[in-house]
Formats: sequence, structure tokens, C-alpha cells
Amino acid sequence: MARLSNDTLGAVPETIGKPDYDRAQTSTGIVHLGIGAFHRGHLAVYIDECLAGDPSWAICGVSLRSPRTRDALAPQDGLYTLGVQSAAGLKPRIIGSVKEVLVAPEEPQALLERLTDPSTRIVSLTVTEKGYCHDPATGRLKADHPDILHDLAANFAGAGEAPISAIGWLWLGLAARHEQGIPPFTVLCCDNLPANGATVRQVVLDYAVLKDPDKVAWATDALAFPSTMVDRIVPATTDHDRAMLAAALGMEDAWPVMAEPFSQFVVQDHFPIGRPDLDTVGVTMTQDVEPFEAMKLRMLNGSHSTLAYLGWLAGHETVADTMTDASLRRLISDLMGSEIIPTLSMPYGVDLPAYRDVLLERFANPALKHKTFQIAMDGSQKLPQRLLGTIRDRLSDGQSIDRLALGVAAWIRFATGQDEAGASFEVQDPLADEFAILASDAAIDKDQPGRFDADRLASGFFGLNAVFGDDLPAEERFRGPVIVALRMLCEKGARETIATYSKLGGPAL
Ligand code: CS2
Repeated sequence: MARLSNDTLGAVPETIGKPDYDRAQTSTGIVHLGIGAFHRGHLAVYIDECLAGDPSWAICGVSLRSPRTRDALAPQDGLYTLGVQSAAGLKPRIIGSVKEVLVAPEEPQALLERLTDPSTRIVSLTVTEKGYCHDPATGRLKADHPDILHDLAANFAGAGEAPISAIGWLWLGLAARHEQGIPPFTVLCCDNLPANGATVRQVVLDYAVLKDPDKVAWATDALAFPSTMVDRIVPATTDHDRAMLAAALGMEDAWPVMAEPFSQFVVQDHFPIGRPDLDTVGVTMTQDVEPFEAMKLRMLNGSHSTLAYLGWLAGHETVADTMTDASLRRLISDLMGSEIIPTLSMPYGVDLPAYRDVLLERFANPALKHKTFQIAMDGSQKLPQRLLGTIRDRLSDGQSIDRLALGVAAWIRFATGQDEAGASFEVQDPLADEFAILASDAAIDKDQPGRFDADRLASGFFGLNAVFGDDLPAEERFRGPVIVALRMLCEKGARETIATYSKLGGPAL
């Protein structure tokens, strides 16, 4: 079977969308760090729509570690298929905005050249929450993170030891441009961090203080980090997806991305050296992203994480499966309606109950096989912005947090690395080693895996400062509801706990 590439593009069936511009005429304007599925299902799609109007914004995608995306896309000239999946079926479209893919450890020289090229005006990132090497509770750089220690000691200038971390690369590019008199690129964070622009700015400045103190004053004034709200559900691609798309295309694509029809991008309009015409392709350009970001992180991602932990413990493999469980659907709807929505204050006209209803429908998309286990990873990096900020706001308003606390308790139960039948599984999280010690300290009996003393387990986890900070563990109104929920999860299991919590009272919008 032929393979998707510039040469075979003409043979893709007429019914399938293709780039409406001449790829040979495009040039790189964006370097994107972390070219995973999410980027290829989101920003790269918006850029694909901009290139007909202005061909100078094509993307150089960068993998900071693995060569897998480059190896899949290089023989395809960067082309790949976006497979939009809904109950109505599969709608493929070919995306052409990725011009090249670099693997940082293999081609550090080429990456530095791209970063310092004056035509690179934006460096965007999707490196996941943990990729910023920061402390999620404080939003500050973890100066003792091994990758940061490495990058602080490394001095790459075309030769020598190259950086490992996204922060190290960002700073290397920015500092080199400054030395060469080239205006700094705009840093566009597309990860689910709270106040993501300001957060990344702080982490970069913390790094600069340690690396190049004489450039801190310049960096503080000159650099631009617009905030964004990014939203599209893009599950990991499976071999089944590849086979489905090969049948539709009549040719092979080694790494398509699958996504839901919904896509949203809200961007703070602060690009000192220019940007693509994002506002012409459905992006909301605004000065104040934060209300949208809080809405999305708390409602979508807060619900997602709660569904992932409770759903996985209860035996649901995908998010769509969790939505077929009437109690769990009710619980999540009430979590949003009763506990999350009251913490949000939105610009006039934003209808939060309607947003909740759309989210429930998106979660229920039966064609999207979004694994609860995938969303469950890296909880220590996700919980602060997804659940704990909402909890802080509720507590300071004197409000109840029962369902939010259940989400936290389900995370703790999941993070033990033992399921309800006592089988062990690998917890993917930067703090996984600490979790394992806490779980073993709270085991009721070493011969009975999967059984925990909930009070001990909760107390142990509350000691994780990087997640809970100092304030929450000291607050009885936080500890109490989490411990109650964790006791029920440990003693009765997730299904019974979900059933009980789905009957909680309280105002539902
Ligand atoms: C998910 C997100 O994996 C996760 O943690 O909650 O990737 C989610 O699908 C996106 O943020 C949706 O925009």
C-alpha cells in the first residue's frame, strides 16, 4: 500500500480535505516544542487554515526526546491525517502545516538555528504539565529538578552539551537571539496550566536568574508569554485507528491523530513581532483569557480527572463508558453544577450550565476511545489546577466540597498502584516512587494487596507539599471530606461510592 506524502497527496480521494495552499511555498514561522498528538490535532490544524492567507507560518515540530514522531512523519513530508470522530462517523482531513520535525537530542545544532532564525516569530509548546519542571503548588521552577540541574550546567553554542528541558531550550534560544540583536520570539504555551502564559514566564525568569543573571532585567521587560485556553479531546492513536484511516485514504499514514469535532482556542493577543491571522480561523483573540482558562480547567479537566480515577477504579475503560453509568454521569453533572460553576465568574453571555451540558455530550462521544487510564497519568501535576483551586475557592466562601473531595480521594486510591482486586499496575507520575512508599505504609496486611487503612493513606498523601501546598492539609474542612470519601472507596469500592455520592443533595443548576 502507498504511503501518504507530497507525491501521493493527489491520489487521496476527492472527498477528503487537503491543504488548499502550495506546501512548497510555505516557510517556517513557528517552532513547536513537544509535537505530540494534541498539537497535531489543535494548533497545527488552525495553522493549516492560515497558510493559504499567509504561507510564512508553517511549523517546525520538535520532539525533545523520542524520535518516533519524526520517524513516522519524515517519510510523509510532514503530512498526516486528522480523523475527526463522532457518532456520525469518521471524517478524515490531511494536514500540511508541519514542514519538518526535529529530534532535539539528535539535531541540537539545527534546533538552535531554527530558534535563532529571525523568521521564527513564535515558539509554541505542548510538553504536558510536568514538562515545565515546576512545582505545581507554587508555580515556581524546581531548581533541583535533574533536567534543570543538567541544563544550568550545560553550555551549548552549536557544540557542547545541549539542553534537555523545554525551559532550557527556550532560554537558550531567547538568550542567543538577544546576543545577536534579534528580537525575541513570542512564547505560546498550549498546555493545561493555570494562567499558562504567566506561569511559564515565571518559570523562565526563575531559570534566567540562575543561568544568566545579567539578562534578567532585559527578559523581564522584553519577553512575551500570551496566555491561552486550549481545548480539544485528542486520545492516543491506536493501530485500529491507523487501519481505519488506511481504508479511508487508500494509503498508509504511520501516525494519524484522532480527535472530536469540538475545538476551542482562546488566545491573549500579545505578539510583539507578529502572529498568524488566527482570528480568521475560529480562534478567539482577547485580552483576558483567564476566565476561559479557569472554566475549562475546572469544568472539563476537573471532571475528566474525577471520571478517570473513579471510572478506572470502577472498571470503565473509556470516558464514553463512564457516561453510560447513570450514577457516575449524574455525579459529574452535579459536581460541575453544584460545586464548580459557583466558583467561576465569566464575561457576560457565557452560559455555564449550557457549557456543562455540552461537556457531558462530548464525554459521551461513543466513537472516541479516550482511555480513563491515559487521563489518570501525572495526577500530581494536574490536581492543583483541576480540583484544588476550586476547593480553595469553595472553602474560602464557606461552601461544601464533597464531590470535589471524592475526586481527590479517588486520585489517592488510584495512586496506590493497586486496583480493587489487589492487582498491581504502574502509576505514571513524577512522584510515583513517593506514592509507592505511602501506599506500602498504609497497607492493612502485606498479604492482602488492594486493602488500605484510609486514614493513614490520606495523612501520608496530605504530606505531598508539591501537590497540596501547606494550606490545605492544615484545614480540617479539607481533610475531613477527603478522608470520608477515601474510607468509603477503600471499604466499599468505587461502584458503591459512586452510587452513594450520586444521591447527594444540594442545588443542581
Ligand atoms: C485530559 C486532557 O489527558 C488529560 O488529562 O484531561 O488532555 C483533555 O482531553 C484536554 O485538555 C481537552 O482539551
